[in-house]
Amino acid sequence: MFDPAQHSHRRLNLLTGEWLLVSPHRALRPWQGQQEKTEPAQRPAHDPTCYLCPGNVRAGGQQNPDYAGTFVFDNDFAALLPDVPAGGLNVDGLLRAEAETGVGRVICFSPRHDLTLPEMSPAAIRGVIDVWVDEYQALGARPDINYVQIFENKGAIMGCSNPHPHGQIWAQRSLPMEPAKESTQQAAYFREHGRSLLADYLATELREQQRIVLENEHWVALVPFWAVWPFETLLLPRRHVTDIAQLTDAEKDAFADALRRLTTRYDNLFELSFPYSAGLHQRPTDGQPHEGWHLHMHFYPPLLRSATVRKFMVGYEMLGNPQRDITPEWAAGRLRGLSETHYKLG
Ligand code: H2U
Ligand code: ZN
Repeated sequence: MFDPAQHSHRRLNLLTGEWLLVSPHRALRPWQGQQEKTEPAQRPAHDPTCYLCPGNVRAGGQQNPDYAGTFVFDNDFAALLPDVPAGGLNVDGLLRAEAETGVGRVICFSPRHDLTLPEMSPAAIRGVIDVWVDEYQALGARPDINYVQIFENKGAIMGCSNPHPHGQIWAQRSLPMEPAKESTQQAAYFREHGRSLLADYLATELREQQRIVLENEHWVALVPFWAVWPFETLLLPRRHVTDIAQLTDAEKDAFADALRRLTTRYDNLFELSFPYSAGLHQRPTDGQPHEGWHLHMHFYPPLLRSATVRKFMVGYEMLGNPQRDITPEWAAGRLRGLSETHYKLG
């Protein structure tokens, strides 16, 4: 009889409509690699050479204020710029290009160079969430911005350029590919059922109790049924809200609590500052209601077994579709078994 814990199978990603291959039998092969820990030297609370620390001069020549909480500025090397001449290319309908405009912002999460999200207080994390709300609203209100992508790249392995805790925003005229797929899927479900796809999915997950990592009154973190990355998670508000601006104060506090607890579990997994790319997906800001959208946050961490043994998206993944060995159920169990006291804070 088919057993998803043992037999190879395909799983459907409800949010993108794409499939992945799961090969649980491969996870049974013996592992004799090291469990090395590469804990970097303790960072100073203020680094005079860091371009994000308070009072320092950035690469573009601007000086940071002596900020005490969060600090947001226009990316000095933004990938998207507001002033691009309209137009594009169309050669025989085969070579197509469109001018694209937007803005890049950088958000310093804390004045402290030596902290990361799980080491910050719930109130300080709430401060980051408040900045996300403000930026989503201010950027989203602009007629030239139809989508606001808020994200964090953490760790050198993810291409993050600086350990100072920070995130980014790229906001632009068109809808990027990942939220575009999710928009299509969520809209189709909402049209058919009159309910949020992710609210229904969450109800199923809460009933099954196989992939839940943590819960609080307003949020649930789980390893999605269709997770691609070994310890990928999805952080969801229980209530169907299309975007972060709709959250109540209590929901924002609970968001901070869930973020702190989830990132603490991540750090405790291999007892290191756990690298990932994470970000919010929410309603496009093109003025349409997008009722089917359900705010959520993805965490995509690459590590598999230790600081150096990571998942690569190569070979079959590049040419076929994503594949994983350890099952999402196993990964969720592993994350559930970890403490919510940060290993560094004791
Ligand atoms: P990461 O999140 O990938 O580390 O990127 C940090 C961003 O900070 C990056 O997009 C910007 C870079 O362009 N930056 C500035 O805006 N000013 C600086 O002085 C250096 C880096
Ligand atoms: Zn710094």
